[in-house]
Amino acid sequence: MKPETSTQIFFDYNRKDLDDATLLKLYRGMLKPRLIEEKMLILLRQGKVSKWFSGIGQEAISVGITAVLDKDEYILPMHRNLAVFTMRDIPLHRLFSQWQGKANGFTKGRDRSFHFGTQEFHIVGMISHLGPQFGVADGIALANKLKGNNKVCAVFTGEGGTSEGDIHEALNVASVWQLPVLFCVENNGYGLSTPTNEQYNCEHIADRGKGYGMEAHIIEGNNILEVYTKLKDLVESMRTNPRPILLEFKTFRMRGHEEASGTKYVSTNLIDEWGLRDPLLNYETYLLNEGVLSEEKIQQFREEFKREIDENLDIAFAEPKIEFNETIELNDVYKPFNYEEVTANSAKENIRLIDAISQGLKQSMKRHDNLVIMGQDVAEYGGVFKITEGFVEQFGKDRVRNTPICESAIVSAAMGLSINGYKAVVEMQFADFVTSGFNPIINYLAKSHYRWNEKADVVVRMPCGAGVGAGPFHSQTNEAWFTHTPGLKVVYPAFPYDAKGLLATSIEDPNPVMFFEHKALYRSIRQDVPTDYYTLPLGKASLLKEGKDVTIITYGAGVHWALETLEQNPEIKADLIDLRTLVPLDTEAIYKSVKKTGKAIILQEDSMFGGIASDISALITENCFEHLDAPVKRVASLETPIPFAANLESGYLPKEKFKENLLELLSY
Ligand SMILES: Cc1ncc(C[n+]2csc(CCOP(=O)(O)OP(=O)(O)O)c2C)c(N)n1
Repeated sequence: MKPETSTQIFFDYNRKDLDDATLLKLYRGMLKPRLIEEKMLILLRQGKVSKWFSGIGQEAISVGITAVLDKDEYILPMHRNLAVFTMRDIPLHRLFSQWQGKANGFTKGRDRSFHFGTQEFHIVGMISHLGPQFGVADGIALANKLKGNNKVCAVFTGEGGTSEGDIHEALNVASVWQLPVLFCVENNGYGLSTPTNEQYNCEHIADRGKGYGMEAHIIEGNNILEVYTKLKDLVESMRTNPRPILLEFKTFRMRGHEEASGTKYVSTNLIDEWGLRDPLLNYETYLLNEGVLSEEKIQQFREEFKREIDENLDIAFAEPKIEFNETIELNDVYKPFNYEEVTANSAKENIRLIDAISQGLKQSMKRHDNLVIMGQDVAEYGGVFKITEGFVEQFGKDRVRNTPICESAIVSAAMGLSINGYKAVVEMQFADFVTSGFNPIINYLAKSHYRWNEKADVVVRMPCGAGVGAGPFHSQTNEAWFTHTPGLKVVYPAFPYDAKGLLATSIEDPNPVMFFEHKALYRSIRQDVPTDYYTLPLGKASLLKEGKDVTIITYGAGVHWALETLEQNPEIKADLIDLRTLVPLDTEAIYKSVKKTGKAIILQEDSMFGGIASDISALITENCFEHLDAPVKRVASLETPIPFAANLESGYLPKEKFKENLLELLSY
């Protein structure tokens, strides 16, 4: 419905001191995405584009925010923010190719709709899970703050998304760290079919600002001049006084959640009521009344945009479908990394595993000015295992950061740091707590390079493992949750020398690395380790013992159980392989040894089903079958959670079982 006279303008527009050119820029900013959407709805009906999430009626928010930010200030949009992309002048044919899954899009056909980012345009698109975007914005803003560049960033969500824990965590962190982020909540009445009264139980989402200790404002989201002028003032003030601001934009979702799902559950009265507040048509009438716009100009703009849309659609439609090429698909999962060997010619000292990790980390902090450590109690307290003791004195609190208890926001923030030029090491206080940060690890860190060519230069340190009487929530060795996820590297050293060199490489590597550190080995295993910085390659196992009768494959604490067993049974002649890295896996070392010995036993500390041992066993069977003299054996912990009492825990762990199984295999 188009308001025809000034009396039908719903909003009380106030242009303040805005010149005509700015008023027109905002108008054109809203008109273009509206026309693109109208075209998309036609193409959708013709089956020429897939799913479509409409932002019709919400354009003023994206346009106003994007208009006040500089082109090099990051914006993190959601699925209804087409105008963010068009305001950044992305060539339309690239957007169209993206939506058609073609190579000229932003994801090589690997992700759909608005699920992409582009460094070129300083846009970081969403992942389906919504919530982690806020934490990523925290990280981007933290990098801006550390650089002291006075830049702000803006992140979007709907009101539905605000119910997610990730969002709460990120808002809290932003407030505690005073990060310059504009947290933009588009309250459009519905999260899919769920109305606001079933989504939250406060009057305004902006009211939550008080709880976070954060400035918050409510803005009439369909009034472009209110959005623009308020945002302009706020952004200018944030640049000089960096801080987070929570903004609730009142608006309405005029179409279905996505086009196929319809709006049956929305009363027509509501749709009519909000139709009268259409941000584009009201503003158009206002500009006509002001004499800034004329009917001829409107026609001229519409024709110009329609021509641009049609020409760009022609380009996208003419582009051939993307071809499947297995090598390209596999090669894009990780960012290429040229491992550089750094050898230390220095003296050695006899140190514990924990000292080696601490040293490796400290030397990496010296080597990489842009490395930030984050974790609970890692600053003055030095972390619960004291790995970062003394770091804050040496590197300062900007780079050694205590975090609130919020694993999801911190992993997401690490992603944001990486996007904005930093490296991050996140310490999980215990590997068990990674469950609370699982979402961004699996969905953000692991998939970003494959999806839109963006690295995740993050190491997550995982103090893990049983044998310390710590019960079900402080004893897990959960590497198999991550080895199953393409895009992550998984490192699991058993010795101080390996731990130090592999940690250095993990930090050098721009890909996300899950770095497992066995707590029971922290203070029990010593070794002579070079005092200087050095690196060791990922994906190379080490052959600790050589023998012709059997191949033992293990890692972590298993290595020490196997060594003990071999020491107590010197008659056993075994190759002992310490994998050191689980992803990438050194299959070459495994096959070479098994082809020599003809017998293989795999020992893992984790419970059996779905663990690494099962996959290695399958690989051996598939690749070395002709050389095998016995079935491959797997030895693992019981299929139970990890018990606390010492005798229950030792019954749970596979150490004793290992010896029996090894002897059985040898006598096969
Ligand atoms: C973790 C997760 N849960 C559920 C969904 C499904 N989902 C996608 S968008 C959406 C509604 C989001 O509502 P809101 O945040 O209000 O944004 P709007 O779509 O209204 O703009 C839902 C339920 C999802 N993508 N991710």
